Amino acid sequence: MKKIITYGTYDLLHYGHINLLRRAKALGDYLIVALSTDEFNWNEKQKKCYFSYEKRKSLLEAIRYVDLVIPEESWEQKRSDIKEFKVDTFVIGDDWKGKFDDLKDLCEVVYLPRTPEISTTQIKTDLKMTDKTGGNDD
Ligand code: C2G
Repeated sequence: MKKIITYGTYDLLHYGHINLLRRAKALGDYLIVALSTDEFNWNEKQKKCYFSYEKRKSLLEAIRYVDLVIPEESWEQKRSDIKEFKVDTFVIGDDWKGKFDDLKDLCEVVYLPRTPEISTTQIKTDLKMTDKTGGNDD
């Protein structure tokens, strides 16, 4: 069984995330997603998530491509995760290209092209615009 692992925040889940997860799963048989905790996001990525870790985890667990969700609590845990879960391939979007090449002594490292026109930041910006009536949908 070929095991794949990927890492991310996955807040305001969107089709760019799904594109990544679908392609990651296609590289093997079992996909693990290490999901950034609220603390990791705030302390290490200065990201304040709209959805809590538990809600983001439940959304990911509902995706057919995802087999296991574990917490990402530090940058350094990748090596021990790869060993613990006997991972064959580390996958992440190419916005991280080159950043995780140090893992190549443990497993294959694959950077997949991002879906260009969508991001959680873009969604938050767009949502700040109200509709014609100036109101907001319920
Ligand atoms: N992604 C994508 N296309 C987009 C947006 C995101 O392919 N339009 C990918 C990212 O490249 C990443 C995954 O979806 O592989 C999750 O994206 P984020 O939640 O933004 O993850 P990030 O904050 O980059 O966290 O230790 C690694 C970090 O935890 C990665």
